[in-house]
Amino acid sequence: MPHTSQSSPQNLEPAWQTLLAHAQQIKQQHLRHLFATDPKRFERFSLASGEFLLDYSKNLITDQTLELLLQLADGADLKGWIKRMFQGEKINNTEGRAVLHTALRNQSNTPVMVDGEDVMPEVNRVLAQMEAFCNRIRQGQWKGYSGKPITDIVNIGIGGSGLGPHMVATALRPYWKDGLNVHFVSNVDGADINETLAGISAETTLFIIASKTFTTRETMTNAHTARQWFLQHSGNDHKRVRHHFVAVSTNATAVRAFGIDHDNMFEFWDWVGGRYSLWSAIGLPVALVVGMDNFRNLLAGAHEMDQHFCNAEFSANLPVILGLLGVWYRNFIGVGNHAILPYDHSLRLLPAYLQQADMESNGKRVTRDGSPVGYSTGPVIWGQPGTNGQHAFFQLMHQGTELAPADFILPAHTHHPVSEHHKILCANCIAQTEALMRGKTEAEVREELAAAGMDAARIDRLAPHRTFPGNKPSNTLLIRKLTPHNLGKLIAMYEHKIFVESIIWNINAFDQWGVELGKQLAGVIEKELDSASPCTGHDGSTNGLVNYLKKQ
Ligand code: G6Q
Repeated sequence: MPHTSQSSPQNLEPAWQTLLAHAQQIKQQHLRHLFATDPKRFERFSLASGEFLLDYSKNLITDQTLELLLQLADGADLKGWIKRMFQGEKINNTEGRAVLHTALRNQSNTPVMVDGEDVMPEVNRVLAQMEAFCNRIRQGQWKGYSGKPITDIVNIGIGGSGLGPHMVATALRPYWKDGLNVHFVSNVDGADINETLAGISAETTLFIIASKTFTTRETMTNAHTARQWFLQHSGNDHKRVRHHFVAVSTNATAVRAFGIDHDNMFEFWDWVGGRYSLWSAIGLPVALVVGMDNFRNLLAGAHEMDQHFCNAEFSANLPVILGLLGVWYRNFIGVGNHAILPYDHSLRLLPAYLQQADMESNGKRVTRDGSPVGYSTGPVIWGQPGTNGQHAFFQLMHQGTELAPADFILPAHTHHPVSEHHKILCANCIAQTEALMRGKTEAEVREELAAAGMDAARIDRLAPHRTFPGNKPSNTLLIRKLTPHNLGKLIAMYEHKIFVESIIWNINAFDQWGVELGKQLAGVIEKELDSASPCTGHDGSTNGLVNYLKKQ
């Protein structure tokens, strides 16, 4: 059963109860009215930071809401937790690990200690190794077995080892080097690797096997298939593999066992969580196509957001405000979802990326000490790029019975200044936030239809269908341009938003035990699919499905 939001996380009474009562008052108000009676609402509820402008004035909030939410952040000791994370304390308590994706982009290079050791020299060593490697590939000095330069990079990795670099490489398409392509294979469905291999040549392809553990079934299956394909297409000479396969991993032994030289391995560390790893050598496919300078700009943007998160007052702190708004909708307004709507085609993978970042981090049902939570935690994250969504699920957002708070993300400048496209895109983005907020009253609908000459009976029939209740909340994030720097800053903003929520909810955002059970059972069923005897060890449904498949 879903949780109600009646009980509060530890130490958060009475602010929690006050917010519950306050939410009842807010539910009586309409955003239209709030805007009409407060000409300064946009100025008060918007935040500028560098090339970002966050307008959060179209949310179901007042000054009092924010004040109460900020009390919640103080009550949960958010300041202390931010410090603990950045200083390398083992805040991932169920895995006994520090959480230091922030060290990977620590441009200030101040020491970051884990178990008494500064991790920064190692971070910088791997960055330098990546740089040297990228330069060799990009300048054509690294040759394939037949002496030709590399033209195609295939990254084989899943989840955090695939989605992050895939999203970033897609977003930074305008920065790719001419003549160098990158492909991403993650799904164990043979279609993924087959379709990729069909378009490339063994002579000029570099495979990156990206896996923190180097044991993930999907990745290792794809990696073995890729190696077999490579050998078949390159004269079956195992010595040639070293020119075409490199690894990104924490597991040197398994990398060596696969046949990749230690020199061709890029290391990262157990204090980098999979879904937070694109800043590490997991970002290698990105660095290869956009160049190391641009990759460093991505890191610098994330570092800028880290500094902002650590130093800005909570009332002017982008991730804090977004996180508190997330808690507001989840626990006090009672909403179970949040839409990510980038109005930028190159950010088309961002909804899926944030779905993993948020749902794998905050999809938890027990607190840090293992007691059941008595309140709701992470919402369902979903979305698609605009304007496509407008011709599909926006119907439900405007007129359905489910509230769907949304983040609209729009760059002011485009990399593709094609005739009027960008102006139309911008107009649609802003118009949607206005339409969701304002809606259209029945009186307005009647007036409009009468003015168009419709007869009264028809107006009576159609008016309810054409009425929009409005009062639908959204954030709008305007970004000057989608540069590597701003992309890094954007991703880091969401990482920290997720962290803020996890602190209020008193959950560990950095483990993911929920993905284990299915993996274990898949291992069992894999064997049963191979076995000659019928499968009987499960429930009726599972046995039935396995046996049906075996017959096929
Ligand atoms: C992310 C998760 C998960 C992980 C993949 C791949 O936080 O832990 O998505 O990244 O399961 O794991 P490997 O990198 O170990 O192959």
